[in-house]
Amino acid sequence: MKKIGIIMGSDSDLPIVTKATDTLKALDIPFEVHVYSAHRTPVEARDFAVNARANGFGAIIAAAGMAAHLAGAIAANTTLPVIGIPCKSSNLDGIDALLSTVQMPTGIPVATVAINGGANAALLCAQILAVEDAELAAKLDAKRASDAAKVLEKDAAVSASFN
Ligand code: RP5
Repeated sequence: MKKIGIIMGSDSDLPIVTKATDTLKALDIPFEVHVYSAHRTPVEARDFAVNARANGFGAIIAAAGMAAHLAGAIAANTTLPVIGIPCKSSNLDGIDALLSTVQMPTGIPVATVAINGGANAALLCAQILAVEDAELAAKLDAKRASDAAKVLEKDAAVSASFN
């Protein structure tokens, strides 16, 4: 199976990235994690992206806050799918990172998840890999069914209280 590359702009983004790594672990998807910044270590960020396909990656998650150019900078240097996580790490509550990540110019797409949406970033990567992997697709179906069952349990509890 292809690996998922996870890049974060700072180790202060780790609590959000951990939601992605936990999700990938639960699905037995291999991954590699790095701290590379579009602004502070642009050479390392670029080198990772340029070599990612040859190094066995199938998709890349890029998490950054504030003027969050990391996902776009990674996407500029690879045609692997890039999932951007805008991180809430400033006084602007992540709106700055959301707009910086999502507003990519035509030709260089970044699939942007919600602010702090680490788990969905991992699930989107899993769904990309599952296009060619029936076993992984079955795991994703099972997770959906299990998540739905949990909601129905909550419905039963709430219904019992009010209805
Ligand atoms: C961004 O600036 C990082 O992704 C982080 O979300 C934010 C703050 O970084 P630190 O100052 O905590 O290293 O580049």
